[in-house]
Amino acid sequence: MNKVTTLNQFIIEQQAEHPEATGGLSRLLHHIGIAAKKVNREVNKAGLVDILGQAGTENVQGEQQQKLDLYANETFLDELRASGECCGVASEENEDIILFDQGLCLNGRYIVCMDPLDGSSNIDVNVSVGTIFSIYKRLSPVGGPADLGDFLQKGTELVIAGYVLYGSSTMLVYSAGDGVNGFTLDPSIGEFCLSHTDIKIPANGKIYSINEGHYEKFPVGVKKYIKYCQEKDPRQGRPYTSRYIGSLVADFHRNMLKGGIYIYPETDVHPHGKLRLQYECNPMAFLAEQAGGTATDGKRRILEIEPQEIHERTPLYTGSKNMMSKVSEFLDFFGNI
Ligand code: AHM
Ligand code: MG
Repeated sequence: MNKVTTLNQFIIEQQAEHPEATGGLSRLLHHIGIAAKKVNREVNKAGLVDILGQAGTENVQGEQQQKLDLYANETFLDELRASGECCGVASEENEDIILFDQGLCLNGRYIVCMDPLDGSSNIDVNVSVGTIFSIYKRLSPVGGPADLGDFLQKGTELVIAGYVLYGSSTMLVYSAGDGVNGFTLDPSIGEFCLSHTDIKIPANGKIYSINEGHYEKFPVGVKKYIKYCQEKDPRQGRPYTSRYIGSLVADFHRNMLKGGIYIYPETDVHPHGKLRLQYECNPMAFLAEQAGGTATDGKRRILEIEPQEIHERTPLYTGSKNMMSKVSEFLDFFGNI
């Protein structure tokens, strides 16, 4: 029988390679894994909502039902707090940063930025959703409360980034800056098991992912690039295939494994792009680069953008290296407006 490496084993083995490590990050990741399993359990029950009760109503056990995105937010917040290693969180679900300024957490050396349930509009129709998380070292002094500056660090300062994909299987994928590894949840033992070692995005891909409903308002360079993707050139494998789920985690994950490009540019509805720099784009950019791909806002490397506020938005272009070079050529030549 093949030896199975669980997420916790993997974390311990990684920690052993860094004798200077205190185990803080390992504890944090361990608690993120627990939160992911709890959210996974609830996501799997989402289709039973008509039987068990709508959000805001009582279920048959007399318990109050909660919207899944709020449940995911509270679950991740509780686990991050319980780790004792995290002194604060910026979440898509909360307007302000949340400070863990009691007890052990004051000594926590890390802060977390997260989107606890991304793509949640897909829940109702049984389509994949995800959690995105990223971990930074705090800049404020250990022993006191965290402050906003801790959360406005550039992506280049990331220590760990990852996501959980609640799909046909549930996967946790993360990078601590030395490659990307993926773990698939084995429901029979309730453990994330190493299934994808050292993931690399193929340099050439044949998938482009973009919400073409906004085509008329795309920058000219993007319109021309889409036409290029659709043109027939069998020697180069074109036309490419269009795939768009509308869940960033799922679209990104597919493209990372198969090779492809994901684009969410400026549109009239979202003139600065729709996706959020701190808890959607930076973690994905970190993973893309760790897997050999790239990520930009059409001009700059995402990881080098100086964040101004925790909910700021940015255009996102990410994926296979050669596809990214090609789209940059189009943006440079035809313009990014
Ligand atoms: P959300 O954080 O409100 O769920 O929005 C983010 C989601 C991404 O998962 C997805 O890639 C994108 O929004 C889809 O947007 P659109 O429906 O405009 O194509
Ligand atoms: Mg989101």
